[in-house]
Amino acid sequence: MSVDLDQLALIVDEAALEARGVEQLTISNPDLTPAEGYEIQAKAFSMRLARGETQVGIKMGLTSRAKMIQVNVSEVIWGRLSDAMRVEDGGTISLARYVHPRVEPEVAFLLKRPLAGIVSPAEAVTAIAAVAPAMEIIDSRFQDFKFTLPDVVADNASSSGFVLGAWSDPGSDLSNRGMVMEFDGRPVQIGSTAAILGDPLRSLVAAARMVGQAGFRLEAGWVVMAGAATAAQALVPGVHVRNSVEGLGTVAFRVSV
Ligand code: OOG
Ligand code: MG
Repeated sequence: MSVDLDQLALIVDEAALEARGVEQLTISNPDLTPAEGYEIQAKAFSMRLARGETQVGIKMGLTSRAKMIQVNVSEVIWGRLSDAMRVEDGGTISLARYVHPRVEPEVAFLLKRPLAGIVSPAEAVTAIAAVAPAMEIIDSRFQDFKFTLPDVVADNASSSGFVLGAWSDPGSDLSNRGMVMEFDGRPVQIGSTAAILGDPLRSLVAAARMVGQAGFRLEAGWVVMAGAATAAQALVPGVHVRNSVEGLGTVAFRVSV
């Protein structure tokens, strides 16, 4: 039986639109491959583009051990970011738009020139316009936040929203910056950028390689989210969430009650 990738893309797209958890795709399609997962992701993202959204970057996922352990998938993955997924720094989100959202402390890169394929960290640095403290709101469209590698790839690597703090010059080393994510001023996740593949810059190198393998490139003006430094934290009504990254400043948002 051949798998209808268009049909599976429709399932994840509708689940995201309606904020409704669905069964993992690999339950009915146990032979689904990661490559097919990326095809489904591309098809589902093109449905967003058809609704008027534009791609503004990509997110890397599972770039830290803490995240791999939390979701029991041990491969680095990537997903696509659209303008509609951006949440304003200091803004407010409503949980009604999500199935079971979690938030992750991250850092983001802004690119000033395209990047793709095999590049060295030094070459990747020349493509960075700026860096910022960031957070990602992830929301698996699969019931109980459970999935296998092809499922999570098909579901746009669980991406649902992203928040960017102020951009800084990329000048200095980002490899060991303390990060504290607070809920109402209380630290809930504490880590270091070193947890992100040893250095978030390696996540950008991996992004160039993985996107290049898929036949695309990272574009000038795009945002690349490096991936979480710690496990993700479940969002709750009314909470004020802040991520502080040593030397980069803070980024925050609130969940409405
Ligand atoms: C997959 C996405 C992980 C990250 O930063 O590691 C991710 C998931 O945990 O649902 O975005
Ligand atoms: Mg993430």
